Amino acid sequence: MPMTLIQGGTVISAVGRREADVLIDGESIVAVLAPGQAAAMGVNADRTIDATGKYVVPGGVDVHTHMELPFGGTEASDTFETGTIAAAWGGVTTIVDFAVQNTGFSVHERLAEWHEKAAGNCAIDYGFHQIIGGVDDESLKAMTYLVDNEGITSFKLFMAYPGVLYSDDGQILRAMQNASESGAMIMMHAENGIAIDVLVAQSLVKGDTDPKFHSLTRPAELESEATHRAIQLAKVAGNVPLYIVHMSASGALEEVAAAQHAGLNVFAETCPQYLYLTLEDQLARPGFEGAKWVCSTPLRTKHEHHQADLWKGLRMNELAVVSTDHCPFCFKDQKELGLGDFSKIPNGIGGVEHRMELIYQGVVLGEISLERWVETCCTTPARMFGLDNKGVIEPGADADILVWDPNGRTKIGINDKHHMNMDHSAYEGFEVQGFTETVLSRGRVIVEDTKLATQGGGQFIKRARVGELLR
Ligand code: DUC
Ligand code: ZN
Ligand code: ZN
Repeated sequence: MPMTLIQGGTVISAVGRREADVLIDGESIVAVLAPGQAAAMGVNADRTIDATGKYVVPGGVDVHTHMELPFGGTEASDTFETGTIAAAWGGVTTIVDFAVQNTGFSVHERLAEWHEKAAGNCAIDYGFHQIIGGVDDESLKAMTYLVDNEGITSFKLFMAYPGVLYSDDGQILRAMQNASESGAMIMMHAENGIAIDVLVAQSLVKGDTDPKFHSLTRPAELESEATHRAIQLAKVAGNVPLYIVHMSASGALEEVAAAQHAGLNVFAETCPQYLYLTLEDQLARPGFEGAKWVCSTPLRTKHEHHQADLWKGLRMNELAVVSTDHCPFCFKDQKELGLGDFSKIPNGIGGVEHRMELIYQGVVLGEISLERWVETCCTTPARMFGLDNKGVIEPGADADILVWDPNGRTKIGINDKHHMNMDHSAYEGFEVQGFTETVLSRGRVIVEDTKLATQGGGQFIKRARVGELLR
């Protein structure tokens, strides 16, 4: 197997940083060596990557993406092929996407469909969570089977989207009890969808149809209420690991922090859109432009302190992970489905390509440490979701590595850095510090000096059971 040596860089982990060289044999890391040690040992690498002045970090792990997701009469515009290429450009080497089951459909058949979409098409490794949109005896049985046999150890439920993906409290409790028994994780879309649907109907009757009303009809209270309810149900269900997805609001974060203080097995993620974008600056733009930023949970007002609280939550480990909820739709023909009725705008923002660079700005701005950047974007998501060989630079781990230039700059925008299959960028005009220089996926160089060097090559990863205590 060819040997690769990444030489001269600073290796950053979740717990520290040091000057070190990384030796790769085939697909795996075999040693992290002190400077000069490789030469002293007579290592004769087939390929040497010069990382002088660069950070050498684990490849990014994005545990929340939606490639080809059917939503609102259309489909997310990134395929597994285009979306994983964009991810690679962004220093991401593993995604965990969501297979979807709806009421009346077989979990096994739907999962098989998702395998078919992804197999052979991904540039980087991938796993699946399973969305259970119809909790019943059959889907509960399938959940256990997936944990035991298919390497799918986390299940997403929805407290929003009545009639589409919604589960009532009894269904949620049953699914949680099942996950508690099988050692799986419950991921929760925590918004009170029944109340939201009332507010949406009232808004439309009043003629309040612009994109901004998407956020105004999904108030932060309905995120914190659902978060609270999910936490109590998880406690009743034997303290099942509960992971609240795409957290956007201070009140919901307070619920999670209180649960953690009480010793409950509760975790949460946020996404770059909630740290950088707002109701006023993006969603409420004149005309229909705000549709680009319609996603759920929604962007929040800048006149409250949601963003500052989310950054604090990341520092305090109340928020354990940053993912993207990557769910791109083109403005033309897709977002436009909601012209004149915000409730028909497909929900989602594309961002899989930009998470590493946007969260690195948190380091530049002094919000989080370099180590915390690696921990929230690489190490914790891998550990929490049973990706045992990912998220660390250690002997035995997969050689998934990002060589990051802290002195480089990245301009995000449709005519700048933009590889996602969408006709606009949620982060148009952002210019950020740092640059994704080289990316390796299981030892293969897949991005190098602004060149893409791969076609396919990503593999499905069976994930381990998450166990009981994750803290
Ligand atoms: N939220 C989104 O914005 N898109 C897809 C599904 C979801 O929950
Ligand atoms: Zn969701
Ligand atoms: Zn999502």
